[in-house]
Amino acid sequence: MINYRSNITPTFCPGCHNFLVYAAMQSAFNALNLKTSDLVINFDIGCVGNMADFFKTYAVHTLHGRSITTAMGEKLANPNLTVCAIGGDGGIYGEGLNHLIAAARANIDITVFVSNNFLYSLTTGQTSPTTPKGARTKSTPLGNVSEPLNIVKVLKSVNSNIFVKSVDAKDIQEVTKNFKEALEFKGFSIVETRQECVAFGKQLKA
Ligand SMILES: Cc1ncc(C[n+]2csc(CCOP(=O)(O)OP(=O)(O)O)c2C)c(N)n1
Ligand code: SF4
Ligand SMILES: [Mg+2]
Repeated sequence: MINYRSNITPTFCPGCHNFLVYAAMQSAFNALNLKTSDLVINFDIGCVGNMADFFKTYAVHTLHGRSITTAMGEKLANPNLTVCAIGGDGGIYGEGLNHLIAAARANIDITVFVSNNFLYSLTTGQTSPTTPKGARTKSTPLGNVSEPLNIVKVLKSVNSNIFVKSVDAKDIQEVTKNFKEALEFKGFSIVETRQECVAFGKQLKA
C-alpha cells in the first residue's frame, strides 16, 4: 500500500462528503499502484481545494478556476506524469468553465475530479452554476433565476470521445470505480461527485 496522506488532519466539517472523495482518491491511486513521484494533483480554491494540505504527492494549490489550466501545462511539459485537477462546482463550472471546455475539446490526457455540492461553500453558501432553479441562497434571497448546468450533457456535446461521469458521493464503491477508470482512460476524463454540504446545504431544501 502506498501512503498518499500528509501528516495534516483534514479540516472538513464533520460529515462532509469531501472525506469520501479524499478516501476514494487514495483507493483509486492505490489500485493503480501510482507512485507519489509520478502523480501531480492541482487543487482549485474552496473547501475541496483545501485537500492540498492533506496529500503528499506533487501538488499545486492553484487560483480559483485555474486548476485545469495548470494541469494542462504540466501534462504537456511531462506526458509521463499522471496529472489530476480537483475543484468545486464554483471553481470548475463557474470561474474555470472556459478552461474545462478547452481541455475537453483538446482531449488533453488529464483527470478532473469535481466535488459538486451545488454551492460556493467555502465562502458560506452562495449560488453556483449547479444550484437548483428557485433555490434561496445567501446570494439569491428571492430564489435563483438560472437553470442549473448539466455538465455531462454540456461536455458530451463538446467532445463525445471523453470520459465524463456524475456519481453520488455516498456510493463510495461507484465513486472509487469511476475514479480508477478515469485515471486509466487515455484522453480527457472527469468525474463529478454529487454531494451535500452539511454546513450550508440546508438552504437548498427550504
Ligand atoms: C478568483 C477568485 N474569486 C473568488 C474567490 C473567493 N472564493 C474562495 S472559495 C470560493 C467558493 C468556492 O466554491 P467551490 O469552487 O464550489 O468550492 P467549495 O468551497 O464548494 O468546495 C470563492 C468564491 C477567490 N478565492 N478567487
Ligand atoms: S462547508 Fe460544506 S463543503 Fe465545506 S467542509 Fe463544511 S460541509 Fe464540507
Ligand atoms: Mg461547491
